[in-house]
Amino acid sequence: MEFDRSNHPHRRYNPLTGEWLLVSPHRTKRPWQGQTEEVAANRQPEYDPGCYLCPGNTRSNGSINEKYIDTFVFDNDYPALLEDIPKIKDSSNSLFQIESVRGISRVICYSPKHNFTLPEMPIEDIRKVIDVWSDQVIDLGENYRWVQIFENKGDIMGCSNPHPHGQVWALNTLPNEVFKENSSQADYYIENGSVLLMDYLQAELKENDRIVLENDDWAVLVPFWAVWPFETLLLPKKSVMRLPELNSNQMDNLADILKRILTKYDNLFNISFPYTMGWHGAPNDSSDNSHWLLHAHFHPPLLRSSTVKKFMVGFELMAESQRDFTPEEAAERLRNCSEVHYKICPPE
Ligand code: H2U
Ligand code: ZN
Repeated sequence: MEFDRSNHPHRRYNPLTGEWLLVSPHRTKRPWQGQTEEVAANRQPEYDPGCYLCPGNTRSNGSINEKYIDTFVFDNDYPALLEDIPKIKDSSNSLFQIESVRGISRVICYSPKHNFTLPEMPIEDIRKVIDVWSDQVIDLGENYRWVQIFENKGDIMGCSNPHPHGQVWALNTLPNEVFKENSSQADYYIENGSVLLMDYLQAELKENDRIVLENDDWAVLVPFWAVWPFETLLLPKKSVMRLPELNSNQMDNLADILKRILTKYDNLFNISFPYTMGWHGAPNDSSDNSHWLLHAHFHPPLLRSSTVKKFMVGFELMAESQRDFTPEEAAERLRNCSEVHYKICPPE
């Protein structure tokens, strides 16, 4: 019997984090009698007087939102990080290590329209969101080593409000995931004299098994080591370290590819597709970051329908991440999804 990666259990290595993943493709036919999630029917109004993100509305702490017409950024009223923190004096015990952390968190409204989502927005409006992301990296990058732009979308990701929005948290230190990616990319650069993710994209374009979408400046693929069922990685085709370094064309093409991948996601199960997404660019410090390539991760939880999600439990929490169907299958399913949003062109 010959090994077949679409049938036999195996492990795959994630060179970005240095972690392994267990793949069990033979298991995809197992019966499911577990939990299903309620899908919120998306019949939101364009303006919701009770929404704390709609223009002109009052937030829970009494602040009033601007009557904004495209995007709007405000300091999170319940920030996870604070700017002024006293220094910790004694941290000498290696078993009780503790350090102070300085930071700031903001909320980014993508559109004044309460019932919009990124894939439903015109490309020009998506471009404005990209400009805001980039401006936040410039602004916060002056004072903070790490600027994390992210979006939680959908009730099942714990998103608090359907109004289209994301967040930015900036802090003076590298958080775990970023620390791993930074070390792996640096090690690879020293060993190979080239950029890990640039080499990886070249190899993926050549193999052409996991590419979902491309335009002149960007590619979206299901990584070889994808943990989440329909996880994707968005990569620039040319070497770029951070969002603000993108030229205007690259930003326009980014808006194009974001609209296309997010439309495919929505069309996969004909729902507004939940996910956590985030940008990873080079840290804002004076060290040589030639090993970094800007990229975005999309981690959607849904597995087999609009109501069945993947759980990170059991073996995954106690041993290592695991998936059933292969990343190659996921890429094929996403490739086969239409680029016309189901709300515009409903399925038959
Ligand atoms: P989600 O992206 O998970 O939906 O979080 C939205 C953020 O909005 C959340 O961090 C903040 C919460 O602290 N928020 C305000 O800053 N003001 C409010 O009036 C409500 C929510
Ligand atoms: Zn709203």
